[in-house]
Amino acid sequence: MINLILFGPPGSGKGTQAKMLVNKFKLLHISTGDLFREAIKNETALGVEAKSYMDKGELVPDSVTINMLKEKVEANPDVQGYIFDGFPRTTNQAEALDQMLQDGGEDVTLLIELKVEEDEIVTRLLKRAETSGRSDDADESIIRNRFQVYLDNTAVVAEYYDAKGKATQVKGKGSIEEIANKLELVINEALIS
Ligand code: B4P
Repeated sequence: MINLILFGPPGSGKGTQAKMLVNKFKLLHISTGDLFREAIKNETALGVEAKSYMDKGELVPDSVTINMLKEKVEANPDVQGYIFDGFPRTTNQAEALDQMLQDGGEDVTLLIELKVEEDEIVTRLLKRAETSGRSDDADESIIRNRFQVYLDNTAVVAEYYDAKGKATQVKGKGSIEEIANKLELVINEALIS
């Protein structure tokens, strides 16, 4: 199985690139952000809880997020692998993911970090807000808070996988196709090594 983590700050292109990789590598794309937005749309208890954090640009608590992720993985046992997009975002989540994969005799193949600067992210997300209707994209101070949360709580996840020799970085600025080609190269390298 191929178990990829697409990693990077909000707006770095994780969701955009995951959709392209799904076709190339026939993997199941799991975006915790998309799962939360679906729950918000359906007005479930999970959605109501998640919204209170997402609207401020804060992380949804680990317990809620990890259970939701596990349910999604367990509901799809017959896939060739996963692209985890927006998960893990804390060391607790990374440890839970490792445990879950190891229980099934699997492991994380590679974490790929998309490197993008804060100001570029603000520009991208304010532009996305014009069409996405996402309240967490519409306000510059919330976007900057999301970036700060990334630095404070999430960036450490890349170090966690780097220490296991399972992390790499790709420049996330450039055309979407150029970045997709670079990602394909690093994934193919990881698969043959
Ligand atoms: P997410 O849904 O993961 O939000 P995101 O980081 O903004 O998405 P993404 O990074 O995929 O967007 P993309 O760059 O593709 O999370 C939202 C919230 O949910 C979080 O703040 C948190 O509250 C909560 N949450 C989610 N997962 C959680 C977890 N594990 N634990 C706790 N809380 C969690 O797209 C951005 C824009 O850039 C698009 O408009 C795109 O068109 C554009 N773009 C992409 N690539 C580009 C390029 N190369 N050049 C120019 N523009 C580009």
